[in-house]
Amino acid sequence: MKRRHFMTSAAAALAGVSSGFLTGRPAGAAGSASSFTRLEMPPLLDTRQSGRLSLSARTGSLSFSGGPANPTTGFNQDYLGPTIIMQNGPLAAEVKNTLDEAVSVHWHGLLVPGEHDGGPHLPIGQGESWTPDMMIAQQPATAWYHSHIHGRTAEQVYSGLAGVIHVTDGRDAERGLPVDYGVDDLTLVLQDRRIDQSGRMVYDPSMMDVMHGFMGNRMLVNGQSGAVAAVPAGIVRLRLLNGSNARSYALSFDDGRLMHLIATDGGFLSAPVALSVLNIAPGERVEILVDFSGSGSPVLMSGIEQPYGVLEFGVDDTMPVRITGLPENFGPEPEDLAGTEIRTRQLSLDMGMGGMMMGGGGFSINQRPFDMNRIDLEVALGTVERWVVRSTMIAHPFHVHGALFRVVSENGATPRPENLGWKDTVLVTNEAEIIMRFDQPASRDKPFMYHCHILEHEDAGMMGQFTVS
Ligand SMILES: [Cu+2]
Repeated sequence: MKRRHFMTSAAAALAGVSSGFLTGRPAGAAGSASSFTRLEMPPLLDTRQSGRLSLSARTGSLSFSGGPANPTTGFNQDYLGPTIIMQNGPLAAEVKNTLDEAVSVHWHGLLVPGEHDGGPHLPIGQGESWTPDMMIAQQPATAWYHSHIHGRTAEQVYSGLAGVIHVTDGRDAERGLPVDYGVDDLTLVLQDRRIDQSGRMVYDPSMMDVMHGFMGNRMLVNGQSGAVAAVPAGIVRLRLLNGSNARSYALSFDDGRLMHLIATDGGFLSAPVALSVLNIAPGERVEILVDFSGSGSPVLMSGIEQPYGVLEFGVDDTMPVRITGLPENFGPEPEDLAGTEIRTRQLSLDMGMGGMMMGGGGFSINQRPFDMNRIDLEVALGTVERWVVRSTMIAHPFHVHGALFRVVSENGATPRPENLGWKDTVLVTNEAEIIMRFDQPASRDKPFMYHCHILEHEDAGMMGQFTVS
């Protein structure tokens, strides 16, 4: 039997644990076909006929390997929420909050005005509802939604308040793409969680956890630990969301098979890009095609030097094979906005070590910790801006609400393949230049956010807000 490394010592050190698995699948279980659990998809919530969407934030529970029931939260279910399918046009949403604290629903990746964005200025109180009448108008994309209450986002998302969105134009079959949800079109929410020896899911960030972001010792995919994804022996589409609070993944298959990148945060690339390693930071989404023809049980791994298992796949010969070849292209290159910008801004994602040691936090952007009552930037509606974003101390995934951007350069060089398409979140290792057009309005009362998507950093103040008018 093949032995795999399921935990990196570096990750263990970061997580403050001395042992454990970054996957719930015991190493000894590999290969014994009777012992595995089949990975389930989140239920579908298809809004295309009704134009309506109903979510309810509620409490739930989750247990691992027969361990204790962990209190969780979710939308319409115990943990996480349904996969919402939407198309362009009006969408009347209703979000109820049955929890005993305020939550919000930020539509991460939807291009909607500030008043519909679901950020910290749009809390839904205990027992209340929020009913934004939205207009969806954008390219097909894999987006997501999650709570975004300032100071509470990390714990609320960790607890389960997140879900995936498919924006579709109904033409993916014409594009030659898999479209059968849960069969050859899989939605995979990657999250690491810290599970103690008694099976309890822990969230108790120390100062070091806040510095690096809170890391877990076990991989959950769609809230499940150790499950195996059954796939047909053909081309399968994987829509990956890094829904982790802080962990970035460097994904590869243990047998070296390629991942064909077809879409990033904001939509399709012009053509597939073959990658042996694919990086995905918190908040980012990618869509990849993987060829599972032939036998075997490839494992999606993360980490370069000491890889650990993220998700095992099992080829099921009884499943229908619909797609056997890769599509060649999806359309024109994304619009190049360079040269159309009217201004350049400098943003520094700051961590002040001294300030943190004094217990003062020290997380800020341009040395200003987030303040709900301060507008940091004012952007003119319909204009293009270039933002030069710098990270301090560690790499920070930078997210902008209300716009999609192109990455112009990373550390002075051509962007990595993962960053060539439309993006709303980018991992800034040292410096990234991004360029974007602001077509959605946001008022002083309901401004847009820009922030680090390491949720502990965001909550601690690495966030700013801007108007578009
Ligand atoms: Cu950060």
